[in-house]
Amino acid sequence: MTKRASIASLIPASQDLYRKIVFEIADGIIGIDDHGIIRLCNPATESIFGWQPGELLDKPLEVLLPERVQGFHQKLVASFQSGNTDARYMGQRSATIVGCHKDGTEINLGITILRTAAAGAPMMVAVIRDISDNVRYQNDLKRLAETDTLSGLFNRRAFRANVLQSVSANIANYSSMVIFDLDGFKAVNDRFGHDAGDEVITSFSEVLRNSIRATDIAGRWGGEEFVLFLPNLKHTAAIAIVERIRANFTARDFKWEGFPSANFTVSAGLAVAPPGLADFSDMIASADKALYDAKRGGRDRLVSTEIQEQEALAS
Ligand code: GH3
Ligand code: MG
Ligand code: MG
Repeated sequence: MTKRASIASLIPASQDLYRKIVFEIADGIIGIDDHGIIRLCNPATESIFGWQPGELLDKPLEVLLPERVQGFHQKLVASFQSGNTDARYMGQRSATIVGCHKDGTEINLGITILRTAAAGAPMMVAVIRDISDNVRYQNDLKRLAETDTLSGLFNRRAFRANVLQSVSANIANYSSMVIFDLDGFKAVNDRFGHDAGDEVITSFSEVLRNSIRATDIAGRWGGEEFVLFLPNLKHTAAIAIVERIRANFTARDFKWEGFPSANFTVSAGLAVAPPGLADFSDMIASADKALYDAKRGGRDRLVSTEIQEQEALAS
């Protein structure tokens, strides 16, 4: 039996059956007339949005929407009303619909909208599911997958993905890549213990996070190596930021029981890419080479380099 035929066979018993389904189902079912006024509303809708039984009837749909999405929602409804599909599911991860609970909190909704009619008048019916828990869970997973646990910074993969995005958005500007490597870190572990080493890593991450702009991207490259991408900055400004980070880190006193207080240094390699020459791998390779020179030159210093057009072409 086709789906349509199987539904048709239920129609004779439909009134009570459909009433019961609408009444008992855990999904919200809500109908609005062509003025956006709520004309149908089941108990699940009231419970999802935190309203008392019967309270939502005859209210405008806007009472269920946060102010910031009301304009967008009106356009969505209008485009659906004038389109030629009768039903559409909206609730994909990329485009969840946001609703507003009576207490003002926002809820994520998976919604199927249907264009239909009741008593000869057009009606839009939505079947609504609260997917806030799923969305929260997905966001938590995404954050976990992107974050290095010890430092709280982006891990290598997420760092790369974010930099690629930033590079394509800032193609007409200078940008810089920095690699930091804590100096003599093996000795920190050997002398003060692994937990102390972890504390130094956390502390450097804190300095890094507190010293950058919202558009800068910081990550833990691995071990005691960190990366920083600075879009939209010329050479001297980038150098100033890196030197500030290095100074702030070295100014930190670490005190562990049984030892006099200690300070640490960090070396950095900076690669500046002129407009159009910001390629992720090139920048990392140049910054790494500069870092190597900083280590070889005696550590506790910054070496910077500017990516040349020939270099970029040769790679
Ligand atoms: P250099 O000045 O040349 O950079 O010397 P270094 O001792 O810092 O260099 P090296 O790369 O030999 O040492 C890095 C050390 O970092 C070795 C490793 O045990 C330690 N390390 C890597 N990841 C972690 C971590 O998550 N926690 C701690 N405590 N140590 C780590
Ligand atoms: Mg290292
Ligand atoms: Mg090191």
